[in-house]
Amino acid sequence: MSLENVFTLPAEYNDLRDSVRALAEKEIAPFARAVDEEHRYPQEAHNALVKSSLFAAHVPTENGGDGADALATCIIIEEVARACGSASLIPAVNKLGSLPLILGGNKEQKERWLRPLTQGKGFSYCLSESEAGSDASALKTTAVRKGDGWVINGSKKWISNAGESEFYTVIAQSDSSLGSKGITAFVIEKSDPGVSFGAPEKKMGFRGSPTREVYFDNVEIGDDRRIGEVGKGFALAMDTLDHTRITIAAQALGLAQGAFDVAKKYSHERKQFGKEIFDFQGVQFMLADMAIGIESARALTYAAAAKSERGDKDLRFFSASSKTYATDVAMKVTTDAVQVLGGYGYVSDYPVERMMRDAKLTQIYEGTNQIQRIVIARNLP
Ligand code: COS
Repeated sequence: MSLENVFTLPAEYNDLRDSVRALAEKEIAPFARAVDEEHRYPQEAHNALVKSSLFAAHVPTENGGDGADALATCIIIEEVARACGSASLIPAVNKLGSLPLILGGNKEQKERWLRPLTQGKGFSYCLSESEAGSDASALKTTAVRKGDGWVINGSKKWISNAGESEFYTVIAQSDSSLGSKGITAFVIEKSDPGVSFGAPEKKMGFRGSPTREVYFDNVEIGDDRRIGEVGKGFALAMDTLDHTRITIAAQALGLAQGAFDVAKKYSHERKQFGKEIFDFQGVQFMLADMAIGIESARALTYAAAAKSERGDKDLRFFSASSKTYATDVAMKVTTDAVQVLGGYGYVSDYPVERMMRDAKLTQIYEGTNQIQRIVIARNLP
């Protein structure tokens, strides 16, 4: 028996982390405060990610992507989030929006939408509605047969990067008498007649990432827009979330790591009572607990990512667990980072208050942590 490679990442993942961190520090972090304060889309990050093939690295190589596996995609999202939460939603949303297509689309459909995705045309995911959040299968958007195609009517709420993205996976009710088995998935394009967007939500955090309603008013599409079988849309939507909730864990991990790095550095710079505040045991204990949380969350998240890639049977348990644990850790770590910085932590001169506001959303979206615990309990090991 050998422990040589046990719990050690292969070198290529560490190399990837180094290169994404360098890019994020140089081309993304300098704009993080401005995109938050100005509530504007992180266009600089968008451009930098497209240029370095990180905009949608998860896309298979045959469709123009990098074929990044689930762990590599997590590391990309984690490192971008360490610099700017809003920017990290770009690769995360692109994976979420396009995964139903990757899992359920045919060859032509993949080529049609995945290649432009890698070139900078974003892909959003439209499941939630105003009355169908946690109870996702209660959605009311309809898909009605017309000739060889479909007519889509309804609206979707809380859609990340809505208006910026070119493509939208839309989960719609194609037969309301069948409940969750009457739901079908489609790809709708921003330019399709009848598609429009609501005003950007005024959010506590992730202010650089637009969240808007998407409206479908008699949107007529061909059957070539249908992803997977009629009636299999809810299972496809849930299967997608089993894979992508891990990317939210990675995002949370990046926010926690970013806040921890700032707090640790500050604790050595800040002097009170004639010494570094790091020298006080009260501060040391906080930093120690933050580090324990981050390393535990990272181990669980990377294990879940490996399971996603392999399609392991216990993916659903690990995916929901990593999302729950890492996002709860991020909330605690970012809050404690603000505490370590005291008054300086509460103002926007330092990034930790922004990271704390961003962390809050990770406990809510892609399924609240209460919903995650339901999924976990239904899939206990
Ligand atoms: N993968 C594949 N199929 C799944 C699935 C999954 N992870 N989870 C459920 N299904 C299937 C079930 O197998 C079931 O089909 P059968 O009747 O053939 O068994 C069907 O979908 C309905 O499942 P279930 O009865 O478990 O649905 P519920 O209404 O109880 O809802 C929860 C399940 C609550 C887990 C689901 O609605 C959910 O995840 N809600 C949160 C949604 C969310 O994350 N929203 C965030 C917006 S996306 S950013």
